[in-house]
Amino acid sequence: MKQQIDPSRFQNLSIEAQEGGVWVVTLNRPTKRNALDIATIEELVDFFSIAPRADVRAVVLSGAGDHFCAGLDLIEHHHEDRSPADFMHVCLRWHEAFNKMEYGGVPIIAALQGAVVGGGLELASSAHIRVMDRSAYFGLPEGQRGLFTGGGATIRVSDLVGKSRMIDMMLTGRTYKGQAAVDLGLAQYIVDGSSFEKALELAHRAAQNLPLSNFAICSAVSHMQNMSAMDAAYAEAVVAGVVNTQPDARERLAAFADKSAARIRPED
Ligand code: 1HE
Repeated sequence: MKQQIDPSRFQNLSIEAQEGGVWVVTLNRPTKRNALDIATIEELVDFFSIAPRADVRAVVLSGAGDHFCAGLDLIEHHHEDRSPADFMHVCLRWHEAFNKMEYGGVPIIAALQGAVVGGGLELASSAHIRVMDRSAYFGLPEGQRGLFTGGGATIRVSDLVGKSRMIDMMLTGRTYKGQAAVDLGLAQYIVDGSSFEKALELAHRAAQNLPLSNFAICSAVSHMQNMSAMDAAYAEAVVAGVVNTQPDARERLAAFADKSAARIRPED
């Protein structure tokens, strides 16, 4: 059942395992501003299909260079001159990758800088936590390019910013950066320094949780959003029944009971 990840198999992604089960997955086409061609999407499907069964405890998702991701590879799309059916299948592969990310149960923290646009924003919104630096900006330039979103923005970006703001971003090319982007929910953290360092710190912190707890946090919440309230409450009880009785948690509960566990205090 356990699977191995061989980093040398990946070309458009650079994959690095760190101690504590934290993996760094970097879009590695900086000269193309990490535009998402089909080969990159296939590598994302590949990595995130295996990760939940390969002792990956948290992932930092980053982009090499000055920009996180410029979205759909427009040059490839132009050259391929795809039929409607071809492009539908391209989009279904994007959904395969991004659904594996959102629902896979492995915490993914995106480290954002520069352009996070179009499909790049769709990719970032499939992560569980987004950390931006001061250079990061978010946009949906599809309208300007004669395109429409195809990688889940109508679901995930509208979930983050609301339907009207998303439509405005697509119609007018409006972009968001800085604190305004955080206030809208496009990112949860903004840092003056390196978004990568902050994302790494968060990933190492999340990796200390029990894997089954993280699995539930990073899959059940998303699944339950798709259910009726009644079904979600039922599913939550079932998931909690499994997670909250896991033998690995006994030690942590015992530490709380004997007062040796850290107490929860507000951060500075
Ligand atoms: C690309 C792409 C790309 C750059 N596909 N090759 N996305 C967009 O509409 C965003 C398009 N990109 C840009 O607006 C800019 O490139 C950036 C703001 C991201 C960066 O600007 P800059 O000045 O640093 O770079 P550049 O000079 O524009 O581009 C450098 C190279 O990257 C150049 O290639 P080169 O071979 O001529 O050096 C560009 O062609 C290449 N490049 N962006 C392909 N996107 C499932 S549907 C999703 C729909 C969408 O995602 S629509 C949004 C598409």
